This record gives sequence, C-alpha cells and structure tokens, in this order.
Amino acid sequence: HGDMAGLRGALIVLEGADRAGKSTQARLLVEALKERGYRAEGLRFPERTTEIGQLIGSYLEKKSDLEDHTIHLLFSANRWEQVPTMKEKLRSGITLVVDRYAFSGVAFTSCKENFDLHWCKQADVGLPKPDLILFLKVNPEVAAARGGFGNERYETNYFQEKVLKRYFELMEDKSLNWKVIDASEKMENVHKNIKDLSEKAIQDAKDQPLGKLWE
Ligand code: FDM
Ligand code: MG
Repeated sequence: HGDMAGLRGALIVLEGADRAGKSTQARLLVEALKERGYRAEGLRFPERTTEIGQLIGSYLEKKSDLEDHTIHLLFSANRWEQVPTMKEKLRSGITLVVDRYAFSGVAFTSCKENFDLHWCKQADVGLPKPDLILFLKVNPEVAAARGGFGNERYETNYFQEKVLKRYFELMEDKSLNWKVIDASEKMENVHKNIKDLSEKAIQDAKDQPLGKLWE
C-alpha cells in the first residue's frame, strides 16, 4: 500500500473527551493498519518528552504554574516542533495516527476566561491539515463507568463539559473532515468503525497534497 513511490501517508487525528478511549483506539488503529500492509505510526500531543513537552508535563501535573497564554503557545510550539518530522514521514508514505492535536489546544484554552476561539486558533494556523479527524463521543455514564478523573489539571467534570461544547463548535467547520464515532460501544466495534474510516481516508489522501490547517 503506502510504500508505493510518490504516494503520501494520511494524517489521522483522534479527539474526544477524557476516557473516550483515544489512546487505546490510536494504538489499535496503528496495529491494524500495519497488519493490513500499510506503513503507520502513532504520535501524541502533548509530546511530553521534548524540552517544551517537559514544561507542559510539569504544568499539567500542577508542579508548575504558567500564565494561560504562555501555556497555550507552548502546546502549539510542541506541535510545530514535530512538523518537519511529520511532513517527512507523510511524504515517505507513512500514515500518522495522532492522539490529540490543535483541536484539543483550542477546545481547552478557549474555556478559560477571556479567551476566544479566534485567538486560540492562530498559533496553529498552517499546521499540517488532518485528512480525517475522528471525534470519539462517549456518553457521560459510560465515561464515568470507565473510572474517575485523575489529578491533572483540567480533570474536572465542570471543565470537561465546557470543553465538549467547544469541540462541537469546532466540528461545525465543514472544511475539515470530522467524523463522529460512537465510542460508548464496545472496543472492538469502535475499532472496526475507526479502521474502515481510516482506510478510506488513506485511499483518498494518497494522491492529494497535504493541506494547511485553518488557512
Ligand atoms: N491539552 C492538550 C491542552 O490543553 N492543549 C493542547 O494543545 C493539548 C494537545 O492537556 F487535559 C490538554 C488536554 C488534556 C491534557 O492530557 C493532556 P493527555 O491525557 O496526555 O491527553
Ligand atoms: Mg488525560
């Protein structure tokens, strides 16, 4: 599949609330794609291992405080620092499965006081545009049954409910290929759904140029 000369990989993003199963589904998707002969790799944002990522990690673990604009821009910088590698991989035919992207960035920061959606999007304008954005939608009872919140910043019902509303605003942008997945179903069903949509996205993207987000 993807290793044919001149054919690029697809950029596939998973978004959704806490405990929607994003990380699990991202891992299952990469495995399934590889099994089917595609080249695929996973990545996640924030990527906590870089220098910028360590600042973000410490902020999320509440070991440090950062001014709200500053942390927003660090999250964005943490994406930009991966862009050269991402483009290189996509160009060489590798499909990237990304656990959270700019949509998390905008959805979370814009819930803070005195931040609007427009400002929040600017730092991420021009990032590689996802060919497919899978929004994992889980009903609150199912999410609650999967366990409680952790102790990181933002992990409260109050904040997460506001974040969800922002995601739905972002999904109204029809220039992006959003697909809402019912993530309350059992893992295997969710996986099959995601795999089918992803294979289609890979086929559709392979001879299309990579776009730029929000441009
Ligand atoms: N988050 C994530 C942001 O606030 N902005 C961003 O740009 C990104 C990518 O960080 F609460 C938030 C979302 C979540 C936390 O948690 C990261 P996970 O569990 O590592 O995804
Ligand atoms: Mg988390």
